Amino acid sequence: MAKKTPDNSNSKKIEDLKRFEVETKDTVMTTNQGLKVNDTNNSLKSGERGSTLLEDFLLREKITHFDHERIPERIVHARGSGAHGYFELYESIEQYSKAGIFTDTARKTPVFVRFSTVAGSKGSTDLARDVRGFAVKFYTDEGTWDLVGNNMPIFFIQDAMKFPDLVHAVKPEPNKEIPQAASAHDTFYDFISHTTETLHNQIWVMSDRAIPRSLRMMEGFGIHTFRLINEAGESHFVKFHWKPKLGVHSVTWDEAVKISGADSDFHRRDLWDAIDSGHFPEWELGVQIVAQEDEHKFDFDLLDPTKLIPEEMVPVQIIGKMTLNKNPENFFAETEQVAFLPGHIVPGIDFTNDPLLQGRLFSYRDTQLSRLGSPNFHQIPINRPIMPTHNNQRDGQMQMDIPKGQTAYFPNSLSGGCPHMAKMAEGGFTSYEERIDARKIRTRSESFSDHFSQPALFYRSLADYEKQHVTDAYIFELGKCTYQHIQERMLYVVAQIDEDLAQKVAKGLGLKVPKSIDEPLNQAIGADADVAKFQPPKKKVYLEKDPALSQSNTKFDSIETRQVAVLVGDGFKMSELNTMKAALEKEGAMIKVVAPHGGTVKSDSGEEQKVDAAIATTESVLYDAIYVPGGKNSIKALKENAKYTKFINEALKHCKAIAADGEGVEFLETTHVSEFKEDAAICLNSEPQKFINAMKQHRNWKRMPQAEKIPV
Ligand code: HDE
Repeated sequence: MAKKTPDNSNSKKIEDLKRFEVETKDTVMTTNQGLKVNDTNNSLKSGERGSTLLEDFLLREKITHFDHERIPERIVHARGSGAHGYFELYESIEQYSKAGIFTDTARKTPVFVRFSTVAGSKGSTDLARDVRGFAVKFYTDEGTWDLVGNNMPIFFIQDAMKFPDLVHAVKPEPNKEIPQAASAHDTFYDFISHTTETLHNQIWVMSDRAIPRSLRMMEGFGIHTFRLINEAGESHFVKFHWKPKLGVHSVTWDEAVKISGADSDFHRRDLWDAIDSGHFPEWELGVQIVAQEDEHKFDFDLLDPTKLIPEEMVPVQIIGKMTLNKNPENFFAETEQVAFLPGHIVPGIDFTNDPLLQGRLFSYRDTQLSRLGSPNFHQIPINRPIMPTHNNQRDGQMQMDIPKGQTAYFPNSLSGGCPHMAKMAEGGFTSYEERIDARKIRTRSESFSDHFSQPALFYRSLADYEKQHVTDAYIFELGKCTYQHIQERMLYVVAQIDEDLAQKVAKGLGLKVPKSIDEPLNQAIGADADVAKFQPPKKKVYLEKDPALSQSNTKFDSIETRQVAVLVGDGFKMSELNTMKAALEKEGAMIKVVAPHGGTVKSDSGEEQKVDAAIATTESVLYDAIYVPGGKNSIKALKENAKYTKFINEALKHCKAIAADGEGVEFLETTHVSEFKEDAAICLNSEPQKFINAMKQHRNWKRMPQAEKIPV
C-alpha cells in the first residue's frame, strides 16, 4: 500500500508555526541573552574544591529556568496526544450554515487535534478504562472554531454545577491518592449510584468504547446539541459526529491491563508512528440535523447532554473529512500548551441552552488562566488564529505582541475609529436571537428526568460478546469497591437498566440484587426540592435497537497499520516470510520481526533479517496478529523459550488472527491453538488472503467463550 506524503493543505497554520520554530542543528550554545556559552558542565567556584559563587549567572539562568519548567496539568484530560491536519468539505450545507468551512468546498482548513484520557494524570497509562477526549481546533478563515468533544456521544451529568462533584468522585481518593487513572473505586460508585443521570455515560464506560485499540479507531462526538445558522439567520439544531475511516475497534480488558505494563504510551506511540510512516488517520465529519420546529418531537430533551439522538431516528449526514498528516515538533509547545474553548465559535455555528454547555463556556477560559498563566494564552503559537487579530485588549503577563498607536479604546477619533466593528455583511458575529420569556429559577427541567431508557437502549443494541464485556467490566469495577452498600445500590440502579445484566453482575460479586432501597434513587437535587418530582421514571422503549451503537456494525474492510508479529529464530524459511510479508504490506499492515535476540536473524538461505524486537522486550498484547513461518531450527529456537508459547496463547485468548506455515504449524500444535483448528481466524498452511480476511474482522469474537478458559 502506497504511503502518503504530507501535502501542504494545512500550510496556513504550519507556516504560521514555523515563524516560532527554533533550530539547534549547526548552532552554538548561547544563554537566553545570546551570550555564547563556553562551559555548561561546571559551576563557578571559589577554588577547584570551593563553594559555588552567587555571581554564577550561567548557573542561575539554567537552574531557574529548569525550576519553573512545569505548568499545572489539566484538571481533567491531563494525559493527551496531539497532531496536525486539515479538514475538507465534501458538499456545501449552506441551507443550514453560513460558516465558511461548511460552505466552501475548495477550502482545506488546518486543524490541531488533541486526544486524551480524562481521569488520569499526565503520565498515566493510555489504556485506562475511561472516556477519551477528542478536541479539534479548526483554524478557519473566519477565526478559530473549537469542537471539544469526547469519544462517547453523551456525558455523565446534565448541569455544569455537578462537574466538580463528578470529577472529585472519579479522581484518586483524597486521603490516599489511590487509584490512579481508574474509576473502579468506592467514591466513584458512591456518587454514580446516587446520581442516576450518570448511568448512560457510565454504561458506555463499561463497554469496549472505553478501551480503544487506537485513537485512530474511535468515533468522536460534540455531545451537546449545537445550532447551525444560515445566511437568512435561520437556526437548525445539530449534533456533530466523527467517524473513523478504520472503523471503531477495541482491545479486551485483559489486554488493556497488560498493555499498561508493556507500553503505557501505546496509544500515543500508535498515533505518532502511523503519521510518521505516512498512514494518515482520517475521520469523516457527520451531522444530525433537527429542524427548529421539531425540537420537542423526541422522547427526550435535545438540551439534555445525557441523551443521544439515535441514528435510527435522525441519520448522520456525512459532510467532510479530517486527515491528520503531521506530528507536532514539540510536545510541550503544541500538545501541552494548546488551549481548547467550547466558546470559540464562528458565524454559522451557535450554542443552545444545554446547561452543561453553558457552564463549559465559562470553565475553559478560566482554567487556561491558571494553567497557562496569563490572559495572553491566545498568543502562544499553537493557539494563535490564522487570521490577524485587532482589538483594544492590552498588556497582561507574557504579552507577545507590540500593539502600536495612541488609542486602546472604542469609540475613538484618534485612530480613525479603528479597529472598527464588522458589519454583518463583513462577517461580523451576532448571536442567534432566541426568544426567552422565563422566570429566574435554580432547578432542573423535568424533561431531563428519564435516566434509564437510553442506557437500556445502548445495552440492548450491543452484540452478545459486547454485552459480556459490559458484564465483566461491572463485575471488575464494582468488585474493587469495598463498601457492600455501594455495591448493592449500584446493583439496584443497574437493574433499572437491565434486570438480567444486574443478576449476572450480582452473581459475579457474590451478592443479591436488592428488591428495593430505602433512600430516593436520585439524590442530585436541592435540599428543598420536591424529591418525588425528580425521581427517574421506569425505562421506556421508544426504539428497540440502534445498530450504530454497537461496534459489531462498524467497518471491517482494512488492515492498514495493523501490527503483525512474525515469530522467528535463525533458520526461518525466508520464502514463506516473503510471501506473507508481500501480501500483508500490500494491504498496509506492518510486519514486526520478533526474535530470541536483537540485531539480526539468519534465514534458511543465509540472508540476514533485521529484528524489530527481541522477545524479552516485547509482549503479545502489542500486536494485532501473529505469523509463524516454518524452518526447523527457527521453530526449535522458539520452543526453547516459554515466552513464545505464552505469546501465542495470549493472542489466541484475545481472539486474534494467527497464521503459520510448515514447521510453524507444528509449533502451534504444542500451544492451545491445537484446540482451535476449526477457528476462522486460525490460518494453518493457508493462503495469505485467509489471514488478511481474518485480520480485517479485528477479532474473532466467536472464539471468546472457549478462549476465555485459556489460562494465561
Ligand atoms: Fe471538559 N474540561 N468540562 N468536557 N474537556 C476540560 O479544560 C469542563 C465536558 C473535554 O485536550 C478543562 O483546558 C466542565 C464535556 C475535553 O485540552 C476544563 C464540564 C466534554 C477536554 C473542563 C466539562 C468535555 C476537556 C480541563 C461540565 C465533551 C480536553 C483543561 C460543564 C463534550 C481538551 C482544559 C484538551 C478539558 C471543564 C464537560 C471534553 C476544566 C466544567 C461534556 C476533550 O475546563
